[in-house]
Amino acid sequence: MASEQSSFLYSANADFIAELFKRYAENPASVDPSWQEFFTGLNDDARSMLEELRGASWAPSKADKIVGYVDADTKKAVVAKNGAVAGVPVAQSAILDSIRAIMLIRVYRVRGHLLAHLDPLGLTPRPPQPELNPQSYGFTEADMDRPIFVDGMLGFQTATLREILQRLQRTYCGSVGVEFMHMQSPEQKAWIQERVETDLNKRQYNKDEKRNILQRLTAGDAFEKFLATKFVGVKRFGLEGGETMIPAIDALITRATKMGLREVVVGMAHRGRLNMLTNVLGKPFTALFSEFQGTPAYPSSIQGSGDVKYHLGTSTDRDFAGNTVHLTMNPNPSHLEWVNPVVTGRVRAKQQQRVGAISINETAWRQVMPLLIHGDAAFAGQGIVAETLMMSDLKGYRVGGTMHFIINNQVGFTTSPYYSRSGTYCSDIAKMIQVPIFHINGDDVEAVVQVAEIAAEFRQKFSKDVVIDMVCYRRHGHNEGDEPAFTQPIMYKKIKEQPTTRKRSPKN
Ligand SMILES: Cc1ncc(C[n+]2csc(CCOP(=O)(O)OP(=O)(O)O)c2C)c(N)n1
Repeated sequence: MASEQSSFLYSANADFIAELFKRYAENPASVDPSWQEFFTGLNDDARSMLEELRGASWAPSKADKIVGYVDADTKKAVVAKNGAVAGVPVAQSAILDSIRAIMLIRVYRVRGHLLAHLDPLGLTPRPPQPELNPQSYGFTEADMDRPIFVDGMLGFQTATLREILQRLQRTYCGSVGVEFMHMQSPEQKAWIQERVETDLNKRQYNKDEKRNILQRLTAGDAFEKFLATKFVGVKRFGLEGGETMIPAIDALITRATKMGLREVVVGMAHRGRLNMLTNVLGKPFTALFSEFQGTPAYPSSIQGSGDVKYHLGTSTDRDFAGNTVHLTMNPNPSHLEWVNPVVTGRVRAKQQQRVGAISINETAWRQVMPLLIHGDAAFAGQGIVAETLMMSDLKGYRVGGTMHFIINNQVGFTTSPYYSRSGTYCSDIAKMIQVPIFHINGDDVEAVVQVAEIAAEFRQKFSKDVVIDMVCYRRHGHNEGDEPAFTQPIMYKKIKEQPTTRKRSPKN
């Protein structure tokens, strides 16, 4: 309980008196004798509270927050009404506003992703971020509607703090959280910034485009439902909860074909593999279903392996918006990410064959793309991921950028992220190679499609890796034969109540 003597510190006076105390602590003569007397007479409680309010000696001064004066009789702060800084000339006050607003904008670009709505289940805590709070820069509620000059930032010449915040939150804290300010290339950084800030990070798709997205989502969703009904309890490592990947990969390849792509080599583990094989790589459903019934579609290719369905590859030619693309799925044993360098090596060989020479050029890079689809636990946990990333810019191994798509279902078999990785995101290791990382809420299908398109453009333009971290969930157990609620009861209670992505998607 606060003593009577310290109760004033709970009021609006607190900042003011703390600042006064700071001056007094540095030099008692710098404050009015009545205040000297007041501070000398404080008890220990009040003194230690003031010490705390005063903050660290290196913290920026709160002097500019003094928006009033202390009434000598009542010893209470009188706060100025218009939010202008008392004693500071107007021009200087405007400059201060601009500097603070620009600092705020920059920090949203760097750290806005920490407040983005990424988890469709809404279970991941998003702790408050003081650096994203305008108060940290000296703004108060009274400053929300004053025009501030920001010199073209976010497309504004002049905007109120309220408008700036709205735009920042919609751009950087919606369904997409983008990490790009760690990149060292100013050109690449500026490109990402412009792309995400242009549409408030939310492109409006027309009716045909929406229909196409819905059609691909439905295909992904219906495929799993059919297998679940027809082959009850049979292992398939379903994609349910992450089916947005199907329209996203479609959009990614379609967009890249407009920038020269002619061939894709896919590497992936078990999750969603059957869905990818059929719905993206065009493996005939009859061939897959015959495998479910125990008859291998291509007996010569299985070489005595057990879980063959999830290990086999395929290849096909498919049309994407008028361009034919050769798609290959690399066979993969049970070692999750181990396929990564095999895929990049294969792509490098294909690129070399295309140019018919040892030295590879940008055209070859653009023509053949490695697409690696990862699990969140495996991406963070397996060393081969880091090793392959590290080779991405080496002369002898470059492939002009690998596209990484993480199906981040927030669980690895039975292990929750906080037991399986250090660091905020499963994708953190990719920061070391200076590439953009997009985190997206998998239930916002249009946002995922939009990010896939931006990622494709970035890869084709800058010949660099890109990471898409799609945050989703796993509707059933790891392989349909286990009960996930035994180890993740809270999560699976929530999942049970969660309508499918298709049902949650907007109706028009
Ligand atoms: C190299 C390797 N390590 C471990 C395993 C065992 N294993 C199979 S799946 C799995 C969990 C993978 O989790 P995640 O990467 O998040 O993918 P998810 O199944 O959740 O999609 C593990 C540990 C394996 N198959 N290969």
